[in-house]
Amino acid sequence: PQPVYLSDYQPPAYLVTHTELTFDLDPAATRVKARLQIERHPSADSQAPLVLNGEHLTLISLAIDGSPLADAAYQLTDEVLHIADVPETFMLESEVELAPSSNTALEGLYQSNGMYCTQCEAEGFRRITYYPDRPDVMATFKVTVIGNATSEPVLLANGNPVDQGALENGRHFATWEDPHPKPCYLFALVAGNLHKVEDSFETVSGRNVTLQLWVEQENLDKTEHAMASLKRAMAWDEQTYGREYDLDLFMIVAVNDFNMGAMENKGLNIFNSAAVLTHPNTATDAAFQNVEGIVAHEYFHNWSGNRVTCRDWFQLSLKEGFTVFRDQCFSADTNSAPVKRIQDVSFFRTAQFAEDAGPTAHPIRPDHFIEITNFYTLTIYEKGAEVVRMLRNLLGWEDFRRGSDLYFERFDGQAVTIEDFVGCMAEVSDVDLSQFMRWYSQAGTPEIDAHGEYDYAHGEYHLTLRQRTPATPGQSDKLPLHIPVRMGLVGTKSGQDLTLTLLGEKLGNDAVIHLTEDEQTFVFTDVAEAPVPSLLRDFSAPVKLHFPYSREDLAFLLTHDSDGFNRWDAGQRLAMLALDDLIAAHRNGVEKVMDSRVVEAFRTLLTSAMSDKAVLAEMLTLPSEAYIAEQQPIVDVDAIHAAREFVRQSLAVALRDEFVAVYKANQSDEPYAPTPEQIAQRSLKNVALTYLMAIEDEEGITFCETQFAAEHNMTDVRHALTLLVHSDRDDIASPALKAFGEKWAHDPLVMDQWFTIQVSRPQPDVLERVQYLMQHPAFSIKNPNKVRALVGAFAQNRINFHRLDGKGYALLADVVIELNRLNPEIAARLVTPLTRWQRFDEERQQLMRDELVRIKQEPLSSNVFEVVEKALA
Ligand code: HT7
Ligand code: ZN
Repeated sequence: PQPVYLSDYQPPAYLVTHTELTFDLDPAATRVKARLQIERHPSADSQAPLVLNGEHLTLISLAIDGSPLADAAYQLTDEVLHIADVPETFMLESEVELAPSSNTALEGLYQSNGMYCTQCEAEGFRRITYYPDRPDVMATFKVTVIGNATSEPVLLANGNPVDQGALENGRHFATWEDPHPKPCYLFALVAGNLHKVEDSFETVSGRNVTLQLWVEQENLDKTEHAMASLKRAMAWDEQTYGREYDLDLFMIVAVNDFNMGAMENKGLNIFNSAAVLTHPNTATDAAFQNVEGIVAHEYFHNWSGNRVTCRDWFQLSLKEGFTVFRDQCFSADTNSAPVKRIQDVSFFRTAQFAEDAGPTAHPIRPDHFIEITNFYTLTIYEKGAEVVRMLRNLLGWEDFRRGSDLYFERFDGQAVTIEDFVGCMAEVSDVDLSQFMRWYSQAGTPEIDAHGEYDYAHGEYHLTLRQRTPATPGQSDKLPLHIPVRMGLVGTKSGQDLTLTLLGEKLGNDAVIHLTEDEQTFVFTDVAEAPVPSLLRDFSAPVKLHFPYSREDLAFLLTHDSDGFNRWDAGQRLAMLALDDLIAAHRNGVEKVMDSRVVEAFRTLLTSAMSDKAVLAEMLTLPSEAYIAEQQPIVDVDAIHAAREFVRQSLAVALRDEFVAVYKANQSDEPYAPTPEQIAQRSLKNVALTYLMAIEDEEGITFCETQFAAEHNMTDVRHALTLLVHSDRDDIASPALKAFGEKWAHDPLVMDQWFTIQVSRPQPDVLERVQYLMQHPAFSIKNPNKVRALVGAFAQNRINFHRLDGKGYALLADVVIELNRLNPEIAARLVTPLTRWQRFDEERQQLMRDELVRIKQEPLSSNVFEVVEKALA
């Protein structure tokens, strides 16, 4: 497969202004008739051929302006339809046949549980009809869907319903019109036996929008939270960004087989059922919050993505980075803002940093790709959102909002670039963002080495920051970035933020300093007492910050920093210092000794009357094994696991009574609600229980058993079951697991949780369990959720996946090879853990590489090929 380059971008030679489609649905032989109103681009050569994308299609007929095309008039390959000679404007009519029931890739038109549905982003529309499948071709659409009245009573497409009726032979039809010109990646169709929940929303200008959530009948009781989230998101986007919805109908459909979380098709969002269905008995708090965030994210795309879209797929972060930033802010406003930031950053620093340090590292705007679906990554989405957040911080909210208004107004109905977006921000604010643009083209995580000195004699604090970005594949030399560092100086005597005076200017207690050079020294004057610097507050830039904090400094910041995020971060850094010592002790065979400062810091947290229980729960949570691994030059899987377990157990032994007290104080009989208060209480209670179970405390075991049996809500049930299954008390865990599996055998989303709980336990029988569960009737390799829940979760189980006999790697490779044929997109994602082989010891490196080589010997999809090729380069 050949890469595509950003530098080769050319505008389309032909535009489609209006598209009419008729689908005659059949599982094995769906017919699609297309009528495309086409005109030559004003800048194109009059001799330019018409080149349309099309894959996995059987061409039945082709005509221009009503005249059928002779065979010699066009050329057909597996990927394109090429017509050499076409008029300036014309109507192209085609008919194709395709087989939705055998489409296991879940791109284009496919069937899920017998229901027809589509996924066209990024390049799935070419599996539906011959078309210029690129986002800068935007057309209005009229779509007629013909289906079987009994098996497909509901026929949906984008926009507004304009006609419907009965046909011969038990068939019926519905016609939909979407007045907003859109790229074909936003096209959607759904047909099946669906049931709806309906509500409405009055927009800021007084228009009434009908909201519909379409699900299978048995899921009708799982829609309330998604609907409420949608209404909150609609109101938030009006209030925060001045964005109003633009059709009379907004629909969401839940499907079981879906490659990602959801898709923002115009007026007809299609969701993975895991990203929309919730019920207190079946979904955890985390799932409730995830659904709220994804519903909002897809809704926000209506402006950031649909009304203003991307010129080409290299600009993907234009819509995804901005929309993730918008959904993060929405969730922060709706729930606990500090906790949202802690959770996002914690995930980001573990997973995106790892991506940025691995063989598939790429800039937020890549300059080439083989397979675009491989670029729906944490870098494009999450780092893209961090970069938008930096823009917001550099400009301030008011100017940022003015820039956003200008962007939506100026580019409404257009397909644009990242320069267009950043240009609007620069224009309204007069801030020079030229150096800032490097964030979009440079891959890798910048590192800042900082050190500070207090000059008692002059009352000055000298802070020196040095930045460097490590080399990444294809990018050896990096230029300095514009890095906003939000900071404060916390007085060691007063415990208060000191006023920051820089170059004679008073900046207040908390300010942003701009690091633009390789190295800069900032001299703060009038510093009356020795401070501890609080740097990168609220994670003001996506960088690694190194500062030689002592443990005393960190314990001080943990209790005194006015920035909630940095208080949490100080705790994480303190724990990391202790963990580093213990990892070294484990490797050297030396007795492990717990750092009493960590114990005392935790005691203070547990006994202080901290009002935000959700933040407290985060502060009591140790860095994950994956995060710890990220900090090590060479990952020692066993030492990391042993060290973390040792800290957990030491804390549990030392603070056992405090944990019991916290657990008891946070039990509640209130009926379940996904409110921030209740969620905070449950998470604090369950963190305490986790510590008690680290030492298999008898009272802790009783709490688990009671919590599991009470069946108040899935958050508590799942947590208790997980702790039991991950303990050595198989006598209690096995019957509980069995009962849970039997009770929920009918519910695929709960069975996913059942799979994950079992394969993430630390005991060494996990590999055999995975193999056994892959034969379970509830598992299907064709369903991405099942693959993620079982095989994906196993690959995150660090000590079991990285077994020294290599069987964990071999299992993953076997599944990747099978999925490469069925669903290349999921196969390419699943292989990721093997691509990180450079991070491990030599023995494991060899074992992982061997599996990558074995995969490479297969006839590979372009998706898996691109990833494996990079990993072995
Ligand atoms: N914009 C959507 C992307 C998406 C997707 C991409 C590739 C293959 C399958 C997919 N399903 C959805 C999701 C989003 O970011 O909102
Ligand atoms: Zn998105």
